[in-house]
Amino acid sequence: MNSELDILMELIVKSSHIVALTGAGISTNSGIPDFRGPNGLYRGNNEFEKLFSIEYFREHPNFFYSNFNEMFHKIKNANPNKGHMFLKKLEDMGKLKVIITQNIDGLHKKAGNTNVIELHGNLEKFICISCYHLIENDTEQYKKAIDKMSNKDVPHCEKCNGILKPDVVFFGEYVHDLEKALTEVQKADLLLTIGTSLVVYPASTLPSYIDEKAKLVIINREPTPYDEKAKVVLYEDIDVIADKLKIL
Ligand code: CNA
Repeated sequence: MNSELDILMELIVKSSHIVALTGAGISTNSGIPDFRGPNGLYRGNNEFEKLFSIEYFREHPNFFYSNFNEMFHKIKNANPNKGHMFLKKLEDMGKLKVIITQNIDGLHKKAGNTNVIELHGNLEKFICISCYHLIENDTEQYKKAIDKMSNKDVPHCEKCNGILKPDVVFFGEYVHDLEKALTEVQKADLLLTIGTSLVVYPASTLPSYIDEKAKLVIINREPTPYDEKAKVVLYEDIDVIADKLKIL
């Protein structure tokens, strides 16, 4: 073990109220690309900014539905990896109290974690952008919407004929449960941020709210704006860290 890992292990042992803040990087080993990593969807593709913009979606829903189908099915079929299981283990040990995630893939819940705040929602529902009617997972309407998407067509609301959108937060929309997330961050004695570039507002501000006695740990393959404030920074793959920590 190198010394940074020793310190991380020691912090985990000493902590009793760990909070994790995760991003797309924790799911890349499940086959879901991130946005800003070396193989991220944004690299070399300016169009992707538009894909999750609510303004653009309102005017051009067909652009979203012609491009999102493949990613939707990739996410739906993905399974948790070692990084997710590492956090499940920390919860089982009674140390990890909550996961705050920017991910929409539902993989923390699939891994068995019970207290997960999904700031950007998930793909379990569709919502009508006109009347806000919610279409629940596994209903006939949900299945119809998926069929439409598979044909690269725009699904419409059965109530008002408005455009349906997966119930995830697009750029330009409010995130879910931000206050709850903030309260949880303030209760942490250790904030573990994993696989997030920490640049997407407002999740990116959360590490600045930790208690003055709390410790910040960053596990990310690339530098983040918070590295100087962190007690431990590991520029490594979360899978590698999970293996080296040997708590699985
Ligand atoms: P991001 O900005 O794409 O950053 C991801 C970070 O993770 C990058 O800095 C990578 O270097 C790093 N990284 C990639 N793989 C690993 C790994 N195996 N181990 C350690 N570090 C790794 O993503 P953020 O989450 O910070 O940005 C928030 C966006 C991305 C939210 O709007 C999400 O909804 C959105 N997103 C989510 C998913 C998902 O649900 N899986 C996928 C793609 C994008």
